[in-house]
Parts: sequence; structure tokens; C-alpha cells
Amino acid sequence: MIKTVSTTPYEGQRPGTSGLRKKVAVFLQPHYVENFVQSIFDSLEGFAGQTLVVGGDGRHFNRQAIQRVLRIAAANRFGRAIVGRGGILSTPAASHLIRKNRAFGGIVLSASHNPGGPKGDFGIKYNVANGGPAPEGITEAIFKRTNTIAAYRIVESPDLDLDRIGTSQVGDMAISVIDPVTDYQALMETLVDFDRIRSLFGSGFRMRFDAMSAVTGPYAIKILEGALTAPAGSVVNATPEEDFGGRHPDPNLVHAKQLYDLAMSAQAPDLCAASDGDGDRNLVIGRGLFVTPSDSLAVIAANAHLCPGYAKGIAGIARSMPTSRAADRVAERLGIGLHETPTGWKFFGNLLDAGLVTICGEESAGTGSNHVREKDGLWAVLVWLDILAARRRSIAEIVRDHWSLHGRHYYSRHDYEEIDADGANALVKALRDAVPSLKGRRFGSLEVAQADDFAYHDPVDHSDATHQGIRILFAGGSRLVYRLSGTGTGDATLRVYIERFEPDAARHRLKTQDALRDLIGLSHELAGISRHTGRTEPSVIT
Ligand code: VG1
Ligand code: CO
Repeated sequence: MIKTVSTTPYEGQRPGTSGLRKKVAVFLQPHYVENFVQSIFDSLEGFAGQTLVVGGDGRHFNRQAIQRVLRIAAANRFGRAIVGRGGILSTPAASHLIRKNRAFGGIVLSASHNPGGPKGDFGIKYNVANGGPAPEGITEAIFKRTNTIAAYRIVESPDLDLDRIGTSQVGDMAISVIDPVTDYQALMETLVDFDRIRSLFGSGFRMRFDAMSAVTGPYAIKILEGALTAPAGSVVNATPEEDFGGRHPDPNLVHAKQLYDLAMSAQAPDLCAASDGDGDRNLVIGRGLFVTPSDSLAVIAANAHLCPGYAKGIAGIARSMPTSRAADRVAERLGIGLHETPTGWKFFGNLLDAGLVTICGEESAGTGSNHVREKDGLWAVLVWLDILAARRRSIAEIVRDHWSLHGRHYYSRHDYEEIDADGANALVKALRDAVPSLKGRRFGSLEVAQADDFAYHDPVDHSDATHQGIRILFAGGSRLVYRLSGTGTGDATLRVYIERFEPDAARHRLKTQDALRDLIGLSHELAGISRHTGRTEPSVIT
């Protein structure tokens, strides 16, 4: 039944910030999926007879890709595959299943927050035995293999039924189709106090969770409306659609604008929240106050001890370099470690495994803890709910208290999407060349204290990652960071991260873009954004 099919390499199968992401049309080319999946297995050893977890965010091509992944896994002698019913697994749920079942690894089919549908994006990501995204050593080995691959192995079989819970067989490999929510929900019950959250809803607390027609719908319905008794209708857009209803499943102020408008209106519920395509991101908005992901990380870290799963306190915090330094203030106050990593969740895995940190986060709406090895959108919402249930104050009050105690980090990200790649690369190169001469220079009231191209040395496996973004740090705590996106599938995207520290509580109620005005102006001047990209304004501001 095992067939060996000869093939030739495709160019450009290099995983980016989070797996291999391309347009669906690229994945539809003959052998494209097969080449990549076989290259993953060719780069690994010791999986014969072991378990593989497989699932995706339900986007267009999810089911077809899963059929192929399972047949190739069987032909490569995996012993068992665990698949979410209908091919559905949120990224954090997949991470949990890998850990719980001591699987060898997992394959997650998703392009996360990127649009779906036949004209949208698709993605494949490999996760290792700790449940987290493969580290760079492995993704580079996979990429190398894609350049030389000459054949893949596949089992010939009719399509497998992914919609019925139970066990079947493909070749010598057993396939267990499981409910995607059950294990994840059980894990959540160990981390936050479900009784306490139920009584919060019982007291009249109201929320809206926008699943953005993506993977978290079934999870949110079962956990929020089911187990936690949030009123029916609290979860909206709860049915996963192959094209996410035509929207970008990106929970930010642009693509979740309706939710934001509701939160700012007179009818606002106490909490508005959303998650992305694959369920690892979260957006949290209080009545009248948007919580930046960087602040959310800091507030969660500062209050985690209120939740049963973290009652003994947290060991440390990790944040990606562009994420604001609000979390650093919390770590300082608690006397725990703070780790600054490159962008992408794969850099947190070693720190979590070594017990150096408990809570991690990124400015891009990603927050998580040592319960899995991915960021976890619904977890963040549940932790917020439990903090609210424990403290019985509003989100705005909790955040403003937090600022009074730690100071406020005004923070915004400006994205320049779909810019010409040559211009983007030239911009970064010019900045990199300018970095050594920036230290000590003054721009108006701002003086450059330090400037570099961020490099990271992993304290656990001692690997190095270089060229992770240009950062310009000013005296007094302001910062500008520039980097190019590694998840896009078209032209380049320039991300500019802008941060200003404000210790004075009397100045904590400014509008973010006003508070950052000088720095925003300087971000253009220093990088020659319009000269290199032809743009004078960002396309997305978050
Ligand atoms: C973006 C974010 C990054 C995140 C990554 C994957 O990467 O900036 O923080 O880890 O997406 O998130 P980039 O390279 O485009 O800036 V997800 O929800 O797509 O798995
Ligand atoms: Co995601």
C-alpha cells in the first residue's frame, strides 16, 4: 500500500516566523504539500511507532491537506495519529494534545490571522514534543531538505472519515478522531476558578466574544456559554467558516472594529474579546478602554497569583523584543526574571521547559503560560475573567491601577503593508548601517541611549539568532523598533513599534497616538519611510 513518488524541489519552502505560509494557489501545486511534509519527516529521527497530532483552523484546503498529511505519516511509519473532529484543532489545543499524549510532535495546518478561502493563505507548521513550534535548528533543516527532496512516501487509501469520533486505520497507523474541545477544557479547569467565573456571570457581568468565524467558536461556545454560563449569544461568529466569512481573522482594532465600537458605546458589555484564525491570539477590550496586548501581558503577570493555576506565583516573564516594557516593571517589582526574545513563539519554548518563566507574551495579541507551548487566545480571556471575578473591579479600573503603580507605557504598532520588498530591504539595510553612529545623537528632546540590530542568545540551548529587528532606545525609556514581517505571503510588510514610558499618573489619560506624536514623526525621519516605501502613512495602526 505504500507508494514512493518521485518529485522535484520547490523553491521557497522556508518556514517564517510561524511555519510555512503561502497563498492557497501555491499549496495547490502538484506535490507541494507532500514535498514539505516529507521534508519535515526526513529532518527528524526516531518517530517510528510514535504518535503525531494533526489538526488545523478549518480554513479552505484544511481537510484535503490533512488527508495527505495522514497518509504520508502512515507511510513514514508513525504508529498513531490523533486528529480533531472535522480536522479542527486550535493551535493551543494541538499543543496541549501533544503534551498530554506524549506525542512525538504535531502538524498544525493554519495561516493564523491571514485571510482564508481559495484566494487566501494556507500554512503548515511543525511542533515538537514539548508542544511548541519547532526551533530554528529544525525549521532550517526542513528547509534544506526541501531543496534536495527527490521522493516522498504515501499510503494509497480512500479518504478517511474525519467527522466521526473513534479509531480507524490507514496502513499500519491508527487514527483517533477526537473531540477537539474536551481535553482543552479540562486543562482550563485546572488553571482558572470556574465556580468563581460562574458567579461573576451570575452577578450580571456581561461579555461578548467574537470568534471571527474561525477555530475558537466551538471552544468558546462550550466553555463560555456552556460550562461558565455566560448568557446565550455572548459568543458571536461562532461557526468556523472556510473563508472566515470573508474577513481577516485578525483580532485587532481594524479587523475587529465592530467589537471595538461596541466596547466604546453606551451598550458596552463589561468585557469584549476576540481570537484569531487558529485561536492563539486574543484581543481584550474593557468598557471604554482598549487593553494593549503589552499591557494585557503585564496585568496578567501581575495578577496571575489570583488564579488557582498560578497561586504559588510566577517564576519569570518572557516577552518578544518589540513588546512594550510594561512587563519589565512587573518583573522588577516581583523580583523575578524578565527575558527578551526575538519575535515568534518558538523562542519561548526553552525558557518555559527550563522553568525560567511562567508567563509569556507578544505585542501582536499573543499571551500564554507554561500550560502549553503556544500562545493561547481563549486562555487569556479566561484568565482575565478570573481576575475580574476575583477583584470585582472593572477592566478600566484594573488597568488604571496598574499604570498608577508601574507607570504607563504608551505603545502602538504601525504596519506598512504590501510594500515593495526591495524598498523594504533597502530601508532596513540603511538603518542597520546607521545604527553604530546613532548613540548619543539628539533629536529634539530625545537622546539616543543605545541602538542595535537585536541579537538573542538562548540561555538554555545556547543558540544564537541575529538580525531580529533594529531597536533605538532613548534616554527616559522611549523606544523605536523596526522589523520586517515574517508571516506575510505577498510583498513585504514593515512593522514600526513605538513606545514611550510615562511615570506621571497625571499624564496617563492621553490618546495614544497623541502621546506618541514626536516619536511617530521621528520614526519616519530616522528610517526614511516615504523615501524607501513611497508611503507617508501606515496601513494598519494597532
Ligand atoms: C507576527 C507577529 C508575531 C507572531 C507571529 C505569529 O509575525 O508579529 O509576534 O508571533 O505573527 O502569530 P510577523 O513576523 O509577521 O511580525 V500567529 O497568530 O500568525 O501564529
Ligand atoms: Co494565530
